This record gives sequence, structure tokens and C-alpha cells, in this order.
Amino acid sequence: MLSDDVFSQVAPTPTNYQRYDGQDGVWYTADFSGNGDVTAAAQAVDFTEPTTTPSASTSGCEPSDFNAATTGKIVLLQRGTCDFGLKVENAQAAGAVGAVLFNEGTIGAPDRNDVLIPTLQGYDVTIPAVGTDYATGKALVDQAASGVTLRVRVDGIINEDVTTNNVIAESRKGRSDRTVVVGDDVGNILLKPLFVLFPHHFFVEGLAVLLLPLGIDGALQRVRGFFFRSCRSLGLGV
Ligand SMILES: [Ca+2]
Repeated sequence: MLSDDVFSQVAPTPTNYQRYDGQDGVWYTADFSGNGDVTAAAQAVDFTEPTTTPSASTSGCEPSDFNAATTGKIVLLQRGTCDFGLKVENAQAAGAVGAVLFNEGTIGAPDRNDVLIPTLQGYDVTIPAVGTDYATGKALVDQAASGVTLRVRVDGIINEDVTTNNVIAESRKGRSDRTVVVGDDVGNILLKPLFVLFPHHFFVEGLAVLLLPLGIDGALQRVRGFFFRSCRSLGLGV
């Protein structure tokens, strides 16, 4: 779990930004982030004022977007034309100690304004990185002009081969056309018939929240099968 992760403004206005929980909150840990706990001044990187056209920003896509002042900074990177991992890798090479990736802000496009949960898969990222919504990112870009200090803490990201176990169960009761599937990123599993819960980034406690009010009998009447996937497959799109 990543509940100890932190994204906060230390100065001039101390603010603990709320981590996205599926409904509320403005930020989330980037997939394949590095681990670390850094507090540093923020640097805005090649920000592009949004229009109605998406994928217009090249923030962080080129090494030349960074400069000597990047060293030791937490960089503010806007979503746009290139991979999130490339942006962070470029920042890292320029000496950044942390990264905040924020949505692009495209006018009239909610999915390019909401909380951004970026993946850095395929890149060699070692610094801590989080994603946030456009409003938070833009506010920090504006603040960075006069100075703003941020903290980014990511702990518990494990980038190694591990063995896990899945659970597959079926009862004699319940609707035969319903199977509960729980796990991270289950929205990408092509199994039918399904009663798919938690398409992205939601965790096991969600199952208890949903099924406990029904009681055991109630839950069994509604579903027959249960499939708990304890890991996330690499290489599936997000
Ligand atoms: Ca650029």
C-alpha cells in the first residue's frame, strides 16, 4: 500500500494535498515511480497555456527544457505530446530530485483536467513522482514564479520479480452470470461474464465495503464466482 506517500506544499502556504481515493483527492503516486522523500523548490518546465486542442504541450519532452537551475528541484511537468516516463527521465538526467506531473488542462476535456495517474513504465525512473490535476499543477506553476517549496514522498514501490497468489472460488448459489473480479487494473482482463469492480488503482478493502452490507447470504445470492487477482500484469495498457 502507498498510504504513507506524501505530496505537500511546505512553503509559503503549507498544504497537505489530499491523495486520490477513487472519489476525492487531487494526486496519486505515479506507476513505476522511484522511491524517495524529497523537499525542494519547484521549477516549472516549458508550460503551455491550454487551448481546446489536446496534446499540445511538450513540457519535459526535450532535454533543452531543463537548465542548470533544475538541479535539486522538484519539477512541474505538464501532460502533452510525449510519454510521462520520458519527461521524468529527462528531468532526472538534468538533476531534478522529484517530479509532479499534472494534467494538460485542455479546455472542454475533463479527462485532460482531472487527477492524472501517470505510468512511467518502460523508463528508468529513480526519483519519486506523483500525478495531479490541472488546477493543482497550474497553481503551482504560478507560485513557482515567486518560489514554492514542495515535498514528494514515495515509499513502497517494488520493482522486482515477486511470487504472488490469486484466489479463484465458486459457490453453488448465486447468479451464474456473475463473477466478482477484484484486483488492480482488472478493467483490462478480457473475461466474460464478469461483474467487474475497481477498474484501476483500487484495492481490496473495496470488496468488503461493497459486500458487507449484503451479508454473506446476500452476497452469495448475487454472485457465484469470485476471482481475486493479487498482482498487476506488466504490459497491459492503462
Ligand atoms: Ca518542450
